[in-house]
Amino acid sequence: RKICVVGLGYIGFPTSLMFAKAGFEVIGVDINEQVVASLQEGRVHLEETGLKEMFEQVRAAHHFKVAGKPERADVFIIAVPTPVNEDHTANLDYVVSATESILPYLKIGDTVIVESTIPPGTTSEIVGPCIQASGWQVGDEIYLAHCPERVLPGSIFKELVENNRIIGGYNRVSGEKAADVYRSFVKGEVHITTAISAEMAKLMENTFRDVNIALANELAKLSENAGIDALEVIRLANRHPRVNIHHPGPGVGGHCIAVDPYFVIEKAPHLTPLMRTAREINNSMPAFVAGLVEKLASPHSGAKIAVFGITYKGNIGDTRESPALEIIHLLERKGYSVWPHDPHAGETDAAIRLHSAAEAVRDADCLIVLADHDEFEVIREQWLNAMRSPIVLDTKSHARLEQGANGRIYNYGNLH
Ligand code: SAJ
Repeated sequence: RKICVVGLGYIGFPTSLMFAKAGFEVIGVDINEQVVASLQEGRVHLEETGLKEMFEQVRAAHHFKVAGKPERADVFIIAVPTPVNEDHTANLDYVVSATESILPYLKIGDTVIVESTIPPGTTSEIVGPCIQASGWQVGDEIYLAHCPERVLPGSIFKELVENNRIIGGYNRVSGEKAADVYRSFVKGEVHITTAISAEMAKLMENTFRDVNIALANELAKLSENAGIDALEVIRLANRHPRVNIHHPGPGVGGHCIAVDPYFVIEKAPHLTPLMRTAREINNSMPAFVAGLVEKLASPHSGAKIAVFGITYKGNIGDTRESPALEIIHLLERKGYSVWPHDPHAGETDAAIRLHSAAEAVRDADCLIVLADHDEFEVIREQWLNAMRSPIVLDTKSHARLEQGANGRIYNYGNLH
């Protein structure tokens, strides 16, 4: 059987490889010519644990090819981005154009699966009618389902296999058909439901995280204000068997948690004040962090700040929606000279000039850790010695000083 995956990004590309390994003939399609050219030459365009190895393995032993256009297949998977518009509504342009791009290749009995994250109602109200308009009876001649991806960047290959999978069928038979496709490699449970429940469940998973992170971030602000050690409070509260306060941080980044709640909110703003407030709190964190920097190192002319980590989280190379980008911008506006260092990010992704760790810390007045990369777990003595003043603001509560090193680390409400 043949699968055509449209969109070779963080989800579509690893998913294509999994299907190829599971025995399908797979064609991966992307409109970005550079992505297609790079993959055709055997170079992966993303950083993800195990991705390169998996690609090499699949290229050598399985049926996987990359192209700029879809072709006939039995199953079509749409895994394109759903960006958010300026007004915080979902931009479905890519989902619609990807759906349109497969229409000429559909044949009776094919299954179309949307993995992209979409607002509740999209499968039935937008994707279904789009296929219907080209003359097919959806749910009868062409099967349609929403099967949201739920994998964590950094652990994608593990989670693709092990996580439970929600299959939202346009109708029952569509759900069954799509479930069969995923059963080829998913070891977790496969739950079949309606398309709209699947859309909502996916969005609520990320909204749950967003609201909980907002609570932790609010505690960080409160603790800072009252001089209480926020991390100690969290550690203590989490000793309770039913409490799990999340980690405060410099804000919520990535293309999922920082975006998905808006897709729920847009459908009913008057019914979602909690979700809206959580978004506001998390969006306010870069300004809060910039304020902390000002307390630790006043912005005199020539004050230099070393920034460790510009990705949206640790040990990945993704800078999309990263709060670090806003923090760097805010600090520059306050007059600091800001020197970012990141061993995982590519310069071109964020359009930010990166420096080596040694260059970044030389004569710095403060070092701020914005991503919990492994490389930053121990703040080395040589970095601290090179600084004008050895103060570290650890926004991820991740770092410790190298043994014997001279310096101080500031977490929320606690300089130690
Ligand atoms: N963060 C905190 N505090 C925390 C946890 C996270 O500040 O306690 C921040 C991170 O630093 C990062 C952001 O939140 O900036 C999001 O990171 P994450 O690791 O929690 O999640 P993502 O965005 O990488 O992936 C999420 C996952 N969703 C859930 O865990 C519910 C993943 O399973 C989804 O597949 C993915 O979104 C997606 O694509 O929707």
